[in-house]
Amino acid sequence: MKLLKSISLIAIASLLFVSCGDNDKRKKTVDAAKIAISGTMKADLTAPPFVPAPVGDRPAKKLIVNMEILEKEGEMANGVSYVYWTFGGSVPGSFIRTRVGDEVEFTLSNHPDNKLPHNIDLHAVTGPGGGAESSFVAPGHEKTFSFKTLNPGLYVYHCATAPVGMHIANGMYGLILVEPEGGLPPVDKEYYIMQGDFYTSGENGDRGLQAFDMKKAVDEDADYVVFNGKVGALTGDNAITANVGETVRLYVGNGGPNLTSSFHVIGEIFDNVHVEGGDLINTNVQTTSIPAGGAAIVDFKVDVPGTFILVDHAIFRAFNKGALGMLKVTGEEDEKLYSGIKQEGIYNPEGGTIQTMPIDTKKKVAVSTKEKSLAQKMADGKQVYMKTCFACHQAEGQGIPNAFPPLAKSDYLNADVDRSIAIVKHGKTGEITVNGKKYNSVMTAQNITDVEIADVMTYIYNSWGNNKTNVTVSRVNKVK
Ligand code: HEC
Ligand SMILES: [Cu+2]
Repeated sequence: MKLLKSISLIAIASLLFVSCGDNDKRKKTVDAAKIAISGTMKADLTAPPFVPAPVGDRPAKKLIVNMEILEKEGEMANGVSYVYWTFGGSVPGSFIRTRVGDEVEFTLSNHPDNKLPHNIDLHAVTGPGGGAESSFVAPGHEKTFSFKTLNPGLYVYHCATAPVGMHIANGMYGLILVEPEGGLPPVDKEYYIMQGDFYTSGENGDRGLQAFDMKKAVDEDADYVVFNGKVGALTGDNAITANVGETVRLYVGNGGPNLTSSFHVIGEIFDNVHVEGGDLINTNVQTTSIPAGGAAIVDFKVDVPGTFILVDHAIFRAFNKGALGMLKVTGEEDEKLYSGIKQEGIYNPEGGTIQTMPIDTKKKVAVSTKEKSLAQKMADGKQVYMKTCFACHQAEGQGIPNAFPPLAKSDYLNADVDRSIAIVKHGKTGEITVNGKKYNSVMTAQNITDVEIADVMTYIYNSWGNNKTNVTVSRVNKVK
């Protein structure tokens, strides 16, 4: 009897304990609901990769958000266009920055030139459809609804009009940040990045206006996987920037519609990750998983200068479908943290994105042989090609759209033989136009002898519709 009593006491005690814990959690929500608002302000909305100013310690307010839906043609990649459906004119849509307890008065307007009705489902909303039901709006109309931000975090918003997948696939998503009381800890630089997968009627790189392809979307067979709506939105002159010693925070979302992002910055480690955009903070993270319809807040200090490559580490997406961005860090080198090349050998496993082929000086010793026959050069050149060039320029010299230029019927190749020899000898960076398409990438110097260069260039010039130049060893010797 006594035993029973004490058991039941323990049971009651633990019950109490459990329900206390539950209450604590719920209390947070209840508290946020009770936060009083003081005053009204119009939200400043920004296009990616920028974010509005931090909320800091401002009190909760009535926050007016005006968002306009625009259906408009844009560039998916060089020479490839696409009709995007957008929140605020950009993909991803305008960044919305709020704090917990704000009463957001949201007006969604559908431009009269648009062809379709749309709506918005904000994952930060506690309410049916995340606002979708209250915001469904036809072209030439607008709708207003309001909601209170109850949970701090980084949230995705998206269109939820049928066919939902198609509206999302056309670019209808963005991020809304709900900062905690007092704001997130300050950092030096903040940026907005969102991944999305796209499905086009043509293959990756096919020029012209591309229609949405429903079958590929259903099959999850993406032609493009990109950051901020297009190939190259964050590369070259569009790269995001920071200075050595600064802290950088990235608000990273994934609009999907289908693919999960394995978000990684080559050469950096995330000091902090708000996992799934929530309160849980993980530290010292290499790659963070961002589901479709999810987000993460990552921050890190940049300690050394250089270009840091942002990728979806499902790596074919990065190098073949566009999921690649750049963070350019300028400032002083710190050899204690990163030495650069100290010694060069031949072994070079996976490594970074850009490498120089190691040079084996012994191979470079001039060989004085008499010129081979054309047939012999073709045979030897093909071997060199299949060993050295084929991985990038492909078996038939067709190249890979947006990554490696073609050598087949290449106007660039045929226009200037010595220039092409120099490229193989010394490598090439910077923008070039081959058959009307721009490439801005890196070809490393190829570690092959002048005889091999003569062979492979002769092979290339006498294949695939090129101009049949017979490249001699002495000509290769002369090119500096
Ligand atoms: C690692 C990938 C890679 C390899 C391997 C490679 N290339 Fe290239 N190549 C490129 C890239 C990228 C460019 C464009 C560079 C730029 O954007 O400035 C290029 C450009 C060229 C061009 C000038 C553009 C054109 O299409 O006519 C020639 C010629 C060329 N490569 C020949 C070769 C030959 C010959 C080999 C083998 C001996 C070779 N490449 C190996 C990546 C590669
Ligand atoms: Cu829509």
